[in-house]
Amino acid sequence: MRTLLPLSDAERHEYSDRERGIAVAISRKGSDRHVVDEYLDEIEQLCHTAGADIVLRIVQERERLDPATFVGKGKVIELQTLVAEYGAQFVIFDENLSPVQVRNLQQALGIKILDRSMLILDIFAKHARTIEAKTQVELAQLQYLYPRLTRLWTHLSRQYGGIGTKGPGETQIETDRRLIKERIAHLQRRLRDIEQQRRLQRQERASTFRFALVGYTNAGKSSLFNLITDANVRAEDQLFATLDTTVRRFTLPSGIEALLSDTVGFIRKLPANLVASFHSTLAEAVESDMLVHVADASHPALDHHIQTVEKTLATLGIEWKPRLLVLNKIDRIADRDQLTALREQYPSALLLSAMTGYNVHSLLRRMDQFILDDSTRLAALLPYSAMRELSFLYTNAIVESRQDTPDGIAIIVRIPRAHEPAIRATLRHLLQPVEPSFSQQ
Ligand SMILES: Nc1nc2c(ncn2[C@@H]2O[C@H](COP(=O)(O)OP(=O)(O)OP(=O)(O)O)[C@@H](O)[C@H]2O)c(=O)[nH]1
Ligand SMILES: [Mg+2]
Repeated sequence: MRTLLPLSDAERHEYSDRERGIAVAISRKGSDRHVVDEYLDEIEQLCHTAGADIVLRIVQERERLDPATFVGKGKVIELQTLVAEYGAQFVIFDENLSPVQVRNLQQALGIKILDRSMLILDIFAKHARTIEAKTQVELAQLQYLYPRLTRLWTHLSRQYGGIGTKGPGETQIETDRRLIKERIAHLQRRLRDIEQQRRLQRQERASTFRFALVGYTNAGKSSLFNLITDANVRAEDQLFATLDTTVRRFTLPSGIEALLSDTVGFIRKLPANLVASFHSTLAEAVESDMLVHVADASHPALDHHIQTVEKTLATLGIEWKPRLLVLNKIDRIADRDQLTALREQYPSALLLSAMTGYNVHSLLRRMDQFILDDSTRLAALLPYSAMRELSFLYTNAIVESRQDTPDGIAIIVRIPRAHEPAIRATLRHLLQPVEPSFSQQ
């Protein structure tokens, strides 16, 4: 990661500002050293996104984790020397630490101790833009960090409580605990309100088919989203560039309009309760009609990423939803054998590139096909005055035939079965029975 060329002034300034850290991982007997290194690469990338640099990596071979200090006692002593030698400001562990481990390590090393989840939460906090994302991040931080950082919370009474919040006889920690609990309750209420609003918005769009992009962080979801919907969502070589959900309308080749949502990516070793705290952001995916799972085909840990996403979908209870696997960044794979191997391993996946646009049209056609495969036909006779209903049909259905008759516009449309109730409700009295010859397909 370090460049050997002389640094420019701007770069020197950037590096001097950045914190330096040591990354620590455990390798269990028989486990693949490659995988451990790959995890550490990810930690390094996460740190980079958070604005810090890893100056040293340490891997300890160990059968069991030490419940008190995660690594063995000897390693802790070694770490004390290394921290001084490398001028490290933090040590990050590639595993989630228990509150006791954080406390003991902090005492032994005297610098900031981080684990995977804390680092991810830090990036989340940095990237959260909307009130919804900020609220979720703060809630997740309080719930995760609170038992781990007890003594660092003394500023809280000033921030949230103000003068006089300290009750008689209470110790500082008790006051902090009470304040945090109150804050958590407040944030949960606020999130419930936001979710309620969102639910109403979604109900208004009940007649439109919804696709959601899901996938590992940095897979290229936002890039694909921008390409398909002509939007301008931040797409960067950073982990968790997207935290907020964006929903946009787009038109499929058949002419039908659908909604596409882009949202936060997934990552390995994220505790289930942290995933759950993003429930409101992930609601678009949860309530979509079909998931488009985007994976980075050029990443060495592709299989692992795909499995993580599958597991996370199960955590969210949506593993049963129809989905399409998209292998992105195919432009990066020049080797023909590698392409063949990918096709063999994932026969139903679509290989594409959000960068060059290669095969994106095939993706749109598959999305269309998906709607058509589970669609039904409706016939309606619209008076010439019903222009609103006519345009509603053009955007939410595939118009198969249209005849302008003296009695009005006779129209036959195909609609996604999932949205039949909502569409019927909008058209009500204008619907006609479909002729038998039409409904047989
Ligand atoms: N070569 C190549 N790079 C791509 C392609 N698609 C995306 N990228 C790059 O991959 C990086 C991540 O892309 P994003 O679209 O931000 O990925 P994301 O899945 O939205 O990531 P998060 O929001 O951080 O979870 C960016 O630097 C993109 O330019 C592709 O098809 N080919
Ligand atoms: Mg994104």
